[in-house]
Amino acid sequence: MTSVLQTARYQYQPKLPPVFGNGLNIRVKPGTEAAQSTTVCVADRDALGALFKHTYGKPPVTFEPGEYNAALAKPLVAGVILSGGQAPGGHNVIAGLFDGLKKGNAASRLIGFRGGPSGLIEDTYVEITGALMDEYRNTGGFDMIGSGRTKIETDKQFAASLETATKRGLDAVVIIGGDDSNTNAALLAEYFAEKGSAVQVIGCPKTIDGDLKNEYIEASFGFDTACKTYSELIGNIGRDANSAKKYWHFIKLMGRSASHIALECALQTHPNICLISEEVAAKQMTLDAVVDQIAESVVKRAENGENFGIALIPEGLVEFIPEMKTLIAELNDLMAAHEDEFSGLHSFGGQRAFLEKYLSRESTAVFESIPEEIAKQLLFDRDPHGNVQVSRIETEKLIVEMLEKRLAKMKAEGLYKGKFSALGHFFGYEGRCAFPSNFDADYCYSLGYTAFMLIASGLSDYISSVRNISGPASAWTAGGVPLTMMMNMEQRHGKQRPVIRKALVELDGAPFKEFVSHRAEWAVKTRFVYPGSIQYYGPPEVCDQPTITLKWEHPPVA
Ligand code: FBP
Repeated sequence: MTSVLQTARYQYQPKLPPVFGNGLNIRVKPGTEAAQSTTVCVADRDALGALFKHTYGKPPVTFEPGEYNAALAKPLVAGVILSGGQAPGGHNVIAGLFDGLKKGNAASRLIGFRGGPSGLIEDTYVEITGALMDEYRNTGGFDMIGSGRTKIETDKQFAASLETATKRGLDAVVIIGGDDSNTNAALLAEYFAEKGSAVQVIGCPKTIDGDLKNEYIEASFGFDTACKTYSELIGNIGRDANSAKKYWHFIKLMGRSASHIALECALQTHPNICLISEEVAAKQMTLDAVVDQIAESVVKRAENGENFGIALIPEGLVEFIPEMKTLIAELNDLMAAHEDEFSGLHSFGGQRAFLEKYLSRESTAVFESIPEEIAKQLLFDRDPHGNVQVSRIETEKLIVEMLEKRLAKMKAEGLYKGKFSALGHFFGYEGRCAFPSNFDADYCYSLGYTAFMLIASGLSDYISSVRNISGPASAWTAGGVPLTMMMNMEQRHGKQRPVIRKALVELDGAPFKEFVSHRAEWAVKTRFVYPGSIQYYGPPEVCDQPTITLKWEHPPVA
């Protein structure tokens, strides 16, 4: 049985960039001819040029209206993979790809690999038929084919991926994922080229975290819906706090590293405090300094008789506080270097004693100073890409615990006379599978359709790029960007590896500056905004607004 909204959403026809209204009368600019301009990656050019011998340095491409393009009409077989954390709109990327393939040639086929990249390695798949596709149009979630975080990294996994692609007769594989998954897409494209295979690899920018973006990728999909969902909830809590006037709410928001989600939610809801991890790192703020900043707001509000408030805490904060960052980096390297010994230790006491043999003196002191619960959470398994699972670290509790101590001390010194009662929340999973907003429904469908165009144009190692997206879809453009262009070398699992560079919050960027221009007032006064829930039907100013971040970063081009 489906909900009334789901049934209604099946009928929604997502919008496409106008160029695709030309059917198959489309040309690729500047094209793939050897004479066209080349590109370089964001850093570590020599190392990356050597690692990606076959795929490095291609030009970005744009689709434009043109003559009838027979290449777009050839029958194709494509495979698609959903990779990493869920993000609203994934099903619409598949729908755009599916519809593009069928529009090109009704005999074209789409195979969905199950459970993320492991589906390609293990050849577990489902044929995507029109009937199956129609059950998932404009819905949230990745449940159509599932997702996973397996990293294709060993020779055996690369060879198995090629074997599956060959066995299934694929012309191309589309990987829908974040920075790590698109890094994998680039490695796979290079591997296929190295082995003389013609199988193309195309990426699509997914992640609620919003940190896969650059000059050509204005936003990753899912960010819009997730932020709107969290902002609805923050607004509701703000209204409750302002009604009851007795609680401070500490809300940790997903976003593994970058604070884009916290910043966007702050711009949408005007909380009293919003920490931005990138600023904490730039100012080299200690944990104590972070707590000071919040205490100042609590005290000033208490002086105004307002013993309540909202504080937003980005999920990745602990990795940006210098002393914690060093500790985590040392733990990452140690746990990778002594994997076998470490996995044999089953008590926290044993693990701590083992690690403290190798940790630097400073990191040992930090490790011992944090509450045991948090210290244990720092030792949870890393994900397959070597990342600490920050969603499992209860940063909001760490901060509340320290703040309570600070306020008690200030009270004893006569510096604080208010009442402090704190409640913690973590918003993450609440937003990852919401029905995609109209923006995400349209954007994702366009990304999928563009992926088809890139495949049909014979391109590989490109990520689908739809631009000018802060304006109406009637002004959107479409093209592709070489994946290797977005890469640099970083330390992962104790080694230097090629990865797509994460886009962190820029402290000289317009969204952060906008926040800074208001935050002193918001810290003391109650200026909450209540955005309400995402609207799917109604006037465009209510239903089709992009995020505030996007509007500041990429004002629409007429
Ligand atoms: P992706 O980068 O794969 O899109 O995932 C983003 C995210 O939602 C982060 O915000 C969060 O830290 C992480 O996934 C949690 O993942 P999991 O549910 O697998 O622990």
